[in-house]
Amino acid sequence: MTLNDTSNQQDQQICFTRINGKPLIEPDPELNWEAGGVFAPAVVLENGKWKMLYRAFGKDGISRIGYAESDDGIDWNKDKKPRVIPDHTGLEYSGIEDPRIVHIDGRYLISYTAYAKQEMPVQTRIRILETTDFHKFEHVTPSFEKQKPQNDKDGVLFSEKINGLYYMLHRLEPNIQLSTSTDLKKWTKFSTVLKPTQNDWESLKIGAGSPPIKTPIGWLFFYHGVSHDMKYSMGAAILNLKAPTEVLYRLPYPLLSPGFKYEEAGVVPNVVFGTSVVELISNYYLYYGAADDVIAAALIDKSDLLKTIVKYPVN
Ligand code: BMA
Repeated sequence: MTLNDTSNQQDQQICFTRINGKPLIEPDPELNWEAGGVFAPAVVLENGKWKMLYRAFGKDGISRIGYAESDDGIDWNKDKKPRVIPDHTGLEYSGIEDPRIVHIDGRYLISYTAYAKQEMPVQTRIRILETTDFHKFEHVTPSFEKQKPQNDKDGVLFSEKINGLYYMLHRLEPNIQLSTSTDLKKWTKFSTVLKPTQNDWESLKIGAGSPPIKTPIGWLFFYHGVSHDMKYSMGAAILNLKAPTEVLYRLPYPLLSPGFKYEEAGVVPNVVFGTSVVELISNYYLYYGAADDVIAAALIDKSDLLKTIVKYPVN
């Protein structure tokens, strides 16, 4: 079967397979800054070394960013200290959340959510950090020109410029938007790319998950969908390579939904929240937070996914 074969629409559904069937990383109860839960893992693979930034929830109710390294993507060594802590602008008063990493123009860009509980009407904002070594981080503060004061989060950058512009997916509730920038600071032209659907698993709101991956048929983009009973699942869509505002394909069903104990019970029950994907040989490895408590991973065969998703063209 070729990628363009759209026969047999009734094919059995595909899904992610959990790695090890248990969490890869759990919070260390001895460390106050992460004892409340570890989640939202942003993983990159560089010269055989797997590097991860993750969200750690402290006993003080503040989120910080931790760091871990691995030789195989499965056994991880965590640092004892947070790698990034909230700054003093006031924008991060209540914590820094949900990092996502891309490698672009020789450096890593980390988009994350700055949370300031006391600020009204805007409590969550997207901010960006830049690093080359995961030790020294510089801030880039994006501002969204046409946006009315509104909570924004789930900022996910594309791993390359398109027509000379940076692209970012982000979430103005309940939709996923796309914005562009020449300098990472001033973001303009935001438009809605994906909305919730009538499918129960993504009927309440949706948000960008992992940075889009370039494939022969478009940008593959994993996102989370939230149901009306607050269950978080992971789905997938394909965006046009040259004009990512166009959605080419979208699966009607989730590829991963809470189903294992560590996903169903935890700090926030019934959550799988994927924030990075590593492409390795024939698989995509999805790293996700489970029940806002632990970090887990799952894999899916690349060609199975692409062959299946093309059966679901959008319009
Ligand atoms: C989102 C983020 C995630 C979290 C999810 C479920 O808004 O804060 O880190 O996993 O909610 O609580």
